[in-house]
Amino acid sequence: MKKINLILLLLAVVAISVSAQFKQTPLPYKYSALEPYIDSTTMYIHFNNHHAAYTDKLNKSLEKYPELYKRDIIDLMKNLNDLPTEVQASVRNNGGGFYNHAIFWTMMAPAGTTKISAKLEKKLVENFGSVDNFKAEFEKAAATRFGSGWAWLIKDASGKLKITSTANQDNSYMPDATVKGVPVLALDVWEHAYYLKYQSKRPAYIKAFWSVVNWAEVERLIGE
Ligand code: MN3
Repeated sequence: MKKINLILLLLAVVAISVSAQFKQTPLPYKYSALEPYIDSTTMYIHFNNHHAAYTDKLNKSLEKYPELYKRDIIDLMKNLNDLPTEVQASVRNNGGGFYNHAIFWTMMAPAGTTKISAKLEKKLVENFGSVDNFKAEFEKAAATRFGSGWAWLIKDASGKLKITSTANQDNSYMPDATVKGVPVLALDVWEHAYYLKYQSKRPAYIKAFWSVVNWAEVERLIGE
């Protein structure tokens, strides 16, 4: 084979393996779209530095096991304990970070663009007594998560809605999760998610979050 053909072949192989890696989906709105509740600088840094770093580190950690790039991230997280030992911590932390942020972006929308429909309200009332109770319980989970982590609304296997929080980048798909199921609303309570605008006032950030929840997406994720 001519040298040039060999180089082209190698480039093609590299391109194929790179394209199979985990990738960030672009934000579904502008960095400034959630202002004034979540500021544009925080959104820019959060997406391009934090979320990008989890994604890069996840991809790098799987270089020795390229077959894992072909699997769904949810599948990898659910089967964390069956993965090669040396990648387990990275799939938990970087895979969790890659996935949690990806869904978090879609669970927000510019203020005033979505609202709680009658159907969604009925679900929240059935599960929590009232929308206010639901919000109060969710806020409590977010405010009392010690250190870094996430607050969640989860739909469990029986269809029941449950509020929980997790440490670090853990989520409800991981084998040792206290509440297992499909996340239908997520709130990042790591300081990097709010510190520029709210400094140490996590409760103010949590209150502001209600203005930018994408209720249509929450309803879609809950399904029937
Ligand atoms: Mn974050």
